[in-house]
Amino acid sequence: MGNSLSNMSAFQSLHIVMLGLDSAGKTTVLYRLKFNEFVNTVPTIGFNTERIKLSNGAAKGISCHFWDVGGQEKLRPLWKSYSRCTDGIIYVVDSVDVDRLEEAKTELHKVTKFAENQGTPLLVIANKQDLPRSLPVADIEKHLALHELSPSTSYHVQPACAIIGEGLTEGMDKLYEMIVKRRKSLKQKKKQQSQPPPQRSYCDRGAEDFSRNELSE
Ligand SMILES: Nc1nc2c(ncn2[C@@H]2O[C@H](COP(=O)(O)OP(=O)(O)O)[C@@H](O)[C@H]2O)c(=O)[nH]1
Ligand SMILES: [Mg+2]
Repeated sequence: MGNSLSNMSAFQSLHIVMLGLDSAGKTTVLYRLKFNEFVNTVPTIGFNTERIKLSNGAAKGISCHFWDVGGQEKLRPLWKSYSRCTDGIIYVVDSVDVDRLEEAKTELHKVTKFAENQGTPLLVIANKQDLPRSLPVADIEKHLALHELSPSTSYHVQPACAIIGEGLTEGMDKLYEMIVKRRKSLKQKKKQQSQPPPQRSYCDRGAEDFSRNELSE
């Protein structure tokens, strides 16, 4: 485990929301992470929530509070309130359901554009990779137009098979890494903002006419 990760392991519980169209495999991912075994799911009406201590990979020991929100069209208006100000967004995609990738893209872009979600790290799980004709990650990335997301949104696309859990540890490690990075940069920004402004020059020009380097020369 890298230093940057171990230093941050004293984090309080991370708040993670799991979104995606109905039947993409969100609830299967949730219970795979919780029990490390396959749990047969029923369509989610509303949401499921679980506190999970990650048990594998670089993020091992990190506590997460997951919200798995139903993906049916009538439930999607809920996504806005469940996703606001979270530490990370997991977006689960059915890699075989090519016909609904356009819809998945539209819904994803809607969520990442909410003001409260600006810069929230995004893990896209390209699920059901065990099935024949599942699209590879590069195609999923293209269909979802991830390059069109705001540059402030860091993202990672993880191929996975939620029923056996393949790819989930790697995916959570990446998400955790992006969360740590974002927290560090926000902290640094805050620190810079709280520093006193440079002293004004005594000469005629205002300090704002000098670069910092000029003033220190
Ligand atoms: N073959 C395959 N089926 C999956 C996978 N993940 C989930 N499923 C199945 O997809 C269906 C919908 O899963 P569910 O977790 O309820 O989707 P949700 O609506 O996004 O919560 C269920 O029958 C799951 O068993 C996977 O990786 N591979
Ligand atoms: Mg569900």
